[in-house]
Amino acid sequence: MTSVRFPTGFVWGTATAAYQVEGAVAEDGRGPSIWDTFCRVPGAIAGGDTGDVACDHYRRWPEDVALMASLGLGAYRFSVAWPRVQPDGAGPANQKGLDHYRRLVDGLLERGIVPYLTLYHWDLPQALEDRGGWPARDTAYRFADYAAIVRDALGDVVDHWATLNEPKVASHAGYGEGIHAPGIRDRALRDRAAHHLLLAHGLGLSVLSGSGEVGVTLDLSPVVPYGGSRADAEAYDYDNHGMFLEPILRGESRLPDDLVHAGDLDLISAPIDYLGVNYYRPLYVPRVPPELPVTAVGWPVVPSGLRDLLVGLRDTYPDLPPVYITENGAAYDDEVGPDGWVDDPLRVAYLHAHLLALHEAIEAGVDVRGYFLWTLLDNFEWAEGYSKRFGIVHVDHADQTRRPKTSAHWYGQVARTGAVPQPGPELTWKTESDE
Ligand code: IFM
Repeated sequence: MTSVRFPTGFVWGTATAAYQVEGAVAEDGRGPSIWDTFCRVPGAIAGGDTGDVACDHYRRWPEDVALMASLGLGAYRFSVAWPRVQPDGAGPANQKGLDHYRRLVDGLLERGIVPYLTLYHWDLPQALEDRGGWPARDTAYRFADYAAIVRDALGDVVDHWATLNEPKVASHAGYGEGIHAPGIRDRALRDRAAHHLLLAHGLGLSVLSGSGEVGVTLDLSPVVPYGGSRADAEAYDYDNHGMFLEPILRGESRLPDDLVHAGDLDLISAPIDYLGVNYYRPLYVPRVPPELPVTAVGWPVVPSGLRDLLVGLRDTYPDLPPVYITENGAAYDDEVGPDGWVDDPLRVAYLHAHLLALHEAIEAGVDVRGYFLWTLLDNFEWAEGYSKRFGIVHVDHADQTRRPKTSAHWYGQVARTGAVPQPGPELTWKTESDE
């Protein structure tokens, strides 16, 4: 079987998020975030887990960067923790917090790994939540101040920026369903949060203008009716995707005028250099076909959904900017074998099939510039705590030992060659020293 080859210059990386990997929550002046608070709510997180230690990436980043380099990865998508930079969510910068990210970025660049910086991956300073959180319009302006601080501190070394990661999850899971921080269940507050996150994105674009390649990451899925009506599926699609895509790509919103002020949509629909797409699975309405294989978090494995999503986006939005796949990956119940090796053939098969589907989308003319695998390290999977492992590197959460899984070596070969090989014994990634 021949391998498929991606375009020259295609970016291969992994992605993480601050609260999921850093730990060190009280280090160097970091303030509390809404996730520190939410983790203390009884029953909120599986196993009562917290991000207090996570993967200790705040201290162990040199080891992790060396690991990325040894695998041959070309880029690293990480997020900055707002509460490290502004412990109270407003006011002057905490220099020690900024220094950490400067060291991380310098360390990446020294190893030839290109940093892709996301400003907000859900860890709102608790002080801002206490002042109304995302349902309060002022939070968007506080975000713009924070963005300016990070731009001033790192703009000389970071060329790739994202304002937000998955604003839908921040608004809908955090303020609508209450399953994420801050744990609120209120439809009106959810919509307010969604709009103010979008406004934060728009204000952030203005702040970052001229700082390099600037975009935003959305979690997107084809929505497929299964046992329900097309109208229900379309309503669900708007609620999950259109509510964010339409303002960003068309300057249109269905939210009321008392929420969407004059001028907001001009900011929000300002041109972006790229759209970050996080794809894991299609969303079936109202239920998942029972015959589909699922991952350890119950998500159906449908690689063709990635191709269909990208082609559909391009067809719906003729001016679609270039795309990066900013997340894609799978959770499985990986175990350390008796020889210390962590074999994860299901993840290799998942990645392999999704990369072939991605290649099909590129062949169909979608302008995709890179792929960031979720995720480098087994980490704090939000409400699931440490019970779900998405990493290509196994982390022993008792002693922080890192063990690259079969998938890490497989993906390293992809990154080094730009070609997707068949999974299987003919691969050359397992060297004698690994045995
Ligand atoms: O872990 C998350 C990440 O923070 C955002 N996108 C989905 C991942 C898997 O659930």
